[in-house]
Amino acid sequence: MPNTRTAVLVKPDGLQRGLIGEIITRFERKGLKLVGLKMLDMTDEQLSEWYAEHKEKNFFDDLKSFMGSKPIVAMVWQGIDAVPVVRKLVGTTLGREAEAGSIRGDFGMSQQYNLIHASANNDDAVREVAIVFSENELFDYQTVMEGVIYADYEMGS
Ligand code: FUP
Repeated sequence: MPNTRTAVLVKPDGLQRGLIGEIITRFERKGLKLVGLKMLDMTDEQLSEWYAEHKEKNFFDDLKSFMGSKPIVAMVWQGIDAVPVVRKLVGTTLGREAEAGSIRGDFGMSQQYNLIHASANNDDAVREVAIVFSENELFDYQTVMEGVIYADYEMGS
């Protein structure tokens, strides 16, 4: 089974609203492993690369300006099928329609101020992690919990 990494950004609104601890707790409780973490002001260049698929959209400049307006917290989470697992915990894009129990569903009302970004697929995850993190900022380690989070056969042993 693929043990994958996925990129998460807690957006300016998430940091402003004091949701960093809540968000980290949800991923930790689920059984995901934190392998990268930093606070930063995203540059216009990083944001253009990050949102390249939305380059032609009318909200592109507005989105970049919001995302660059205040610090964000970037994280990399690892686990089996981490990309779809994190997307599910994050919920659908529009906060006021997102499923109750998801991060956006429990804390958000907006489309743009939707608190958090999570990679949509494995290719995006690899690309997005590299925009913010260098290899020596990512950690490869075991936790004692892994033996009770996954069965041996799931971990490939
Ligand atoms: P998601 O994958 O759920 O983060 O959402 P999308 O890739 O569809 O959109 C990327 C970001 O653009 C979303 F976080 C919200 C933002 N957005 C706007 O700001 N305005 C719009 O009209 C549509 C999306």
